[in-house]
Parts: sequence; C-alpha cells; structure tokens
Amino acid sequence: MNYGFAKEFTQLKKELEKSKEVLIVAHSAPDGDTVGSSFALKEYLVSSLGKRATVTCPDFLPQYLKDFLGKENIEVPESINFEKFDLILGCDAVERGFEKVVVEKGQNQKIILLDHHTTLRMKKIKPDIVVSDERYSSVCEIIFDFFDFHRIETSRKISEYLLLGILGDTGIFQHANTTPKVMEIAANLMRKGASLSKIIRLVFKNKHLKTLKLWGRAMERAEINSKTGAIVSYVTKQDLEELQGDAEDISGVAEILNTVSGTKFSLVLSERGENKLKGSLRSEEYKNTDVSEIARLLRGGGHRLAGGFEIKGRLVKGKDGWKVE
Ligand SMILES: [Mn+2]
Repeated sequence: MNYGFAKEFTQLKKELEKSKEVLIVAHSAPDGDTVGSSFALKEYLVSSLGKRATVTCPDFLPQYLKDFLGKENIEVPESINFEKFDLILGCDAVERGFEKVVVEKGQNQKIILLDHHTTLRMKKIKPDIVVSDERYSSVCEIIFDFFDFHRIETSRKISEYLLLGILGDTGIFQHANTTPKVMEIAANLMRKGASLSKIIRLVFKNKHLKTLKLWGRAMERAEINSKTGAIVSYVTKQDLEELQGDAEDISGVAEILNTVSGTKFSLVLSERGENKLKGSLRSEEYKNTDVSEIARLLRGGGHRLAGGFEIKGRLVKGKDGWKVE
C-alpha cells in the first residue's frame, strides 16, 4: 500500500535509470531519516543501477550518524561541482537547506524531492517530481514503498538505512506516526537482515554524561503555563558551551518534557550565537495541538508533532525569572 504515488514512483524509477551522475542532498542538522533515505538511494543507484552518486549535507553529521555510516562519505557542498550532475534528489525536510546547497537548476538537470513535511516549499527552484505526504512516518517509509511498488528487493545494507530513518522519525515506534504499516515495514526490513538492536544501540543508547547534565539543567527550569498547556524551558549559550550541547540534545529535552502529563506541547528555547534564539516544539497526537502552526507564526517549520523556529533575541535574567529580549 502506498499513498497514491504510483505515477511519481514510475517517473522516479525512470529518472534514476536515465541518470548518470546523481547528487543527493540531506537536510541541515541531519537526522536518521535524511541520512538513511539519502544513503538507501545512493546504495541502490550505485550497487543496483551502476550509477555514480554523491551525498551532500549543509551541516556536519552528529557522531552517532558518523558511527552508523562507518566508511561512507558525505561531501561538503563547497567541494561539489554542481554542473556535473544530471539528477539532484532532496531527501527529507527539503526546506531545511536544499536551496542553500542547490542554488539554481541547471539546464539539463532534473530535481526530485522526497519529503513528508507540510512545510515543503521551494523559493526559486521548480522540482520535476515531488513525492511528499504527511501520512508517511518518514522519507525512509516512502523509499520502502518505492522499492515495494517496483518489486525491487532491498539488500541488508539498504534495509538497515531504511530502518534507521523509520526508527529515528517514529522515536523507536513511540510517536503517533507509528502505524501498523510502519510496523510491518520494520518487520520486513528486519527479515532482510537489518538489526534493530544495533540501530537502537548506536542511535539511542550512546548518550554522553554531558548530554544528561544539559537535560538536567533544562528539566530543572521547566515550567508549565496553565493557560496554554505549554511546558517551557530553556538552554543558555553558556550551558551549550559548557556541556557541548547540540541540536540533537535540545530536541531530546523537548521530547522528554513533552511526556509530562496534562501538557499540550513542549517548547525549549536555546540561545545559539549572538542574538539568536531557536525554539524546538513537540507535541503528541492525543494532545490535539499542531505545533507547526505555532512554528509558522514565527516563520519556522516542521510538522504537526514536531517543529522549530528561529527568532532574534537573547535570554535575560530579570527579577521575575528569565525572559526573551
Ligand atoms: Mn523525516
């Protein structure tokens, strides 16, 4: 069962087969889904179709994804000669950095976007094919459907990449996007040799003490706003510097705060650089709150249950606690 993308899947296969040199773009602040989907497609292109393929990303990978990928390589956008590619693929959250990496579309280039966010919007580039539906848990689920639609057998390696993305975006089958179909796909991928326990260990059980200390600070400060049902906390620049926190750590806090009963959504503000604040929002299906609407009001993006935004400002300690200035 796929969500009605028969036409797109047919076109996508044709374009992959026609291509010679493919560039695959992962999103900024890369996660398991963008990396898993990018490398699943790369592996298919290279090993099954005999093409050349390169994965690029505007940001460096977090350590757990580096560990997962082993020898596999991600090229920095600066080192890439865009003209040589006849096909460019965007995998997951393409509004996060795709148009920073791919500034314009070359004459003989095709652009295909795979996504599952409602905020998919291109400013300048006109994609040739878009496969995007919020009903998908992850782009890895879309790619599974693509292979399944064409009866393409997935290797152990591809299966592991796809399971990485599904586990990442479903929070190990805990989020509301964990449908019976997702469970079936995961079982299928395990049958093909993907190791669930290995991915869980590499991705979810390799925390540093520093991360837990950062979470501790944020949890200590958390407060519930009884009017909005928001549970809010913050992480200062100093916290991040002292405990070497990154985006991953902050979304971790937002996820844990979101488990507090009686709340509608969680918000974690973090100071990034001078006069720049990021907000990470999380909710759950049963809470009936669309955090992407809140994010969009602040010119951010995301989907219903996870979103983010960036505003100007800093956290200032005053008489009545902290506030944004
Ligand atoms: Mn995703």
